[in-house]
Amino acid sequence: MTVPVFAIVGHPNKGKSSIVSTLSEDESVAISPVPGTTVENRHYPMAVDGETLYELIDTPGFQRAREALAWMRSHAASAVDRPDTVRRFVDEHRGDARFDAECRLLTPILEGAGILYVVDGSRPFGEDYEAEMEILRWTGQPSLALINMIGDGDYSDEWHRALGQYFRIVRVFNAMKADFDRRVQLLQAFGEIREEWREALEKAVHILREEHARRRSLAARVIAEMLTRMLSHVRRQRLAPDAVTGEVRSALMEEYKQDLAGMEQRCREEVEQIYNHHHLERHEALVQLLDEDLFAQRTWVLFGLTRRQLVATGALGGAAAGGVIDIAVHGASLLLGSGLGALAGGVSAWLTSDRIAEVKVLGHPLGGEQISIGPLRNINFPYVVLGRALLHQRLVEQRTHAHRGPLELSLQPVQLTETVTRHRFEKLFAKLRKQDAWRGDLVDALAALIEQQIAHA
Ligand SMILES: Nc1nc2c(ncn2[C@@H]2O[C@H](COP(=O)(O)OP(=O)(O)O)[C@@H](O)[C@H]2O)c(=O)[nH]1
Ligand SMILES: [Mg+2]
Repeated sequence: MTVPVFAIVGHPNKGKSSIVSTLSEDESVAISPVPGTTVENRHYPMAVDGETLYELIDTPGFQRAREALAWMRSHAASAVDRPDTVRRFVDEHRGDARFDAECRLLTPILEGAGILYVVDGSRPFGEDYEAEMEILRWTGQPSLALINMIGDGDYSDEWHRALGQYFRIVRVFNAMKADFDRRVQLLQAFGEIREEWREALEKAVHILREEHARRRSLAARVIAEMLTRMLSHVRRQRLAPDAVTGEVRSALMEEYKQDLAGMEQRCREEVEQIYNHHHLERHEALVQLLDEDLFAQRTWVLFGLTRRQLVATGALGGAAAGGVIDIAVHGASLLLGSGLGALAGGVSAWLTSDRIAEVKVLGHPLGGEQISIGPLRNINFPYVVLGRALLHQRLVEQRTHAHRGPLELSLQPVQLTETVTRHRFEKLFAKLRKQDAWRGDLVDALAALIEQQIAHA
C-alpha cells in the first residue's frame, strides 16, 4: 500500500508547522512567531510500531505567489497545459532566490503529494491568497483547505466562501487544541481527496484508535506500579552509637519523602514518553498545582479525600485493622464504645501530609539499632498521588505536539467522585499495604481500575 504523503502549504506564519507537529506527534518541528522560520522542506512520518501511516511535508510559505502566477499565465497555452506549466516554472526557477519558496513547496506536490492548504481564519481574507490558491489548483493535485484559528478574530465565514471556490473540502482545524477525535476526523477527510489513499488512511485511523487505547492502558499500568511501589516503600538507617535519634529520624524522613516524590516524577516522565512527549517542560508557573510539593497542604486539600469521604470509603476501618490507629491511646475509647467519632479523631493524624509512614527503631542485624521508615501508612496519600497522576495523564493526552511551553493547568483536579469507586480503590490499597512481596495480580487489578477511571474522565 502506498503511504499517503501530504504537503502542508500556505502563507508564512499561518500555523503550517504547528499542524505538521500535531499530526505527526513530533515536538521537534520548528514553530515560531517569526515568519520564514521554515526555509526548507522537511518530512515528518507518523509511525506506530515502526510502520509509517502517513507522511507530512512541512514547507516554507509562499513568498511571491502573484509574480509566480503571472509567469505561469503568460506561459500556459491552455488549461490542459497547466500542470506542465507549473512544472516548467519550477524547472526554470530552481536556484532563483526570488522564487526559492515557491519552487521548494511545489516540488513535492508535482511529485504526487496531496495538498493541505492552511490559512488563518482569525484574519480577513485578502486577494494575495487568491494567487496561492490558483497556483495550487493549476498543479491538478488533490487538495484540502484547513482554517486554523490563531487569534481572536473570526473570519471563518468569508474564508469558507473563498476557499470553497478552490477546494472541495474545507475544514476548521485548531492545531493547538485539536483533540484525538478531531485528528481522526481530519485523517478521514484526507482519505476523501484521493481514492487510492482511502484504504491506507482508514487503516491509519484504525491503528491510531488502537494506539490511543493502548496508551491509556500503559499509562494506567505505570501509575499502578508507582502506587504499589510507594505503598510498600521502606527506608532504613543504622544508628551510630553516638547519633541523636531525633536528628537521624528527621533526615531519614526527608529522604523517604524525596523517594516518594522521585517515584512520582519518574511516573510522569514515563507517561509523557508514552504520548511521544519527550521534552515536556513542567517546571513553570502554570504547572503550579502539579509541580507543587507533593506534601504541601494545598496539594492535599485539592487531591486528597475529605475525612467524610474516607469514612465512607471504609478506609478508616481498614486502617484500624492495619494497626494504623495507635491502639494504646485510642483503643480504650473504642472499646468503651465511643464509636466512629473517636475513631476518626484517632486516625486524623494519618490523613495529613506530615504523617506519612510509621517510624520504628529496631535492632540492626549486625548489632546496635536502626531506624526504619515505612511502609506507607497514610490513608489519604494514595488518593493524593492518584488524583495528581490522573490529572497529569489527562493533560498530557490532550496536549498537541504543536503546543510548546509548559503544561497548562486549565482543568479541575481529578477526584474520584463515586463512593463505589473509592471503595474499590481502598480495598486494593489496603491489600497492597500488606503485601510482603510484589503481587502481580494486585497491580493488574489496580491498573484495570485506573484504566477505567481514565476512560470515564
Ligand atoms: N493561538 C494559536 N497560535 C497558533 C496556532 N497555530 C499556530 N500558532 C502560532 O502562530 C505562529 C506561527 O506558527 P507556525 O506553525 O510556525 O506557522 P508557519 O509559519 O505557517 O509554519 C507560532 O507562534 C504559533 O505558535 C493556533 O492554532 N493557535
Ligand atoms: Mg513553518
